[in-house]
Amino acid sequence: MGLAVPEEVVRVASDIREMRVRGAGRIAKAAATALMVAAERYPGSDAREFREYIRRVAELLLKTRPTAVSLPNAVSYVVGPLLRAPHVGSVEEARRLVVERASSFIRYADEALERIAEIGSRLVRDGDVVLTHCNSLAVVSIIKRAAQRGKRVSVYATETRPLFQGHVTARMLLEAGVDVTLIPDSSVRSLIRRVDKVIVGADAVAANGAVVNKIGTSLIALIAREHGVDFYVATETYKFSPFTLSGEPVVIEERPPTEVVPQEFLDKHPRLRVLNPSFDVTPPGYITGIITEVGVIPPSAALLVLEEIYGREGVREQASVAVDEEA
Ligand code: RUB
Repeated sequence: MGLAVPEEVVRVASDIREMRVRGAGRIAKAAATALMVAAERYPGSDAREFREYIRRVAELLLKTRPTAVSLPNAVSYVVGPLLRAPHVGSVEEARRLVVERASSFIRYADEALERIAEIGSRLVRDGDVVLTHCNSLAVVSIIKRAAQRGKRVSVYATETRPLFQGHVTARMLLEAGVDVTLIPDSSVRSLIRRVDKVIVGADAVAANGAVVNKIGTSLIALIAREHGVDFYVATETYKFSPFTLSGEPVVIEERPPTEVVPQEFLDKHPRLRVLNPSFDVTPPGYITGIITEVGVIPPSAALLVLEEIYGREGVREQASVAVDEEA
């Protein structure tokens, strides 16, 4: 038994789990903020207890949703040095470390988004029709920036069933004065000839350049390939997964059947099985380029990005940061 996790932190965890906070970037920033709040709120003076308490907060956050690798990457960036340190020092030192790492993660995330908007907007030509899927802040930022630069850009936004994140994308873009056409997910092949390029976000990028994003993304990539339409992924490099280097697959979240059909329908048809995978994997061969804060890279360069971030040795180390291990 240790100190209770503060209410505010429990709320952030439940906001992520219940998808009131969603999108890989926003999830990562919310987790970093929660760790900072937890560190600031620790009332005691025992450094070892502080470390155990932070470990529990990290575990709580990590358990919320399994797919977006931005979450374990953010958590391990913020608490990894404290949990791995051979000596803890004072509570004040440990607290400062967590708060500084959390702020530097959040600052990096904001700057990365800004760079992606700038770099990605250069790929958008005047008059382009861009198709996007789900709700990605990276994609929305690119399109808003292109519009701010005076490019006439219009967007086809898929509804993104079953939870309709496409409505969020439509609202964000409409508020920025961008023309949006909302389309059913299943209409992409019928409408692809009107589209100049596809840009989607990412929840995880594997070491081989495969991209995990909202369910349906890989079908759109397939259709784009069939019609010779460029397919871009916009993502911060903290969504690149060091875990995939050791052969670990990205876990695809399974969401409840009631997101697909109402409970009454399930009650009426007890033998009905419903599958509701939330994400899918787009193979690297279908991806024209990955727009990151360090530039537009081919999917084959994903491994280089991971090595650049973690170092060759660090890649292994990062892949094994387990917050449940005794530091
Ligand atoms: C969101 C989703 C987004 C990515 C990228 O899924 O798949 O495309 O997370 O978003 P969910 P961003 O709604 O299930 O979280 O660019 O904002 O990080």
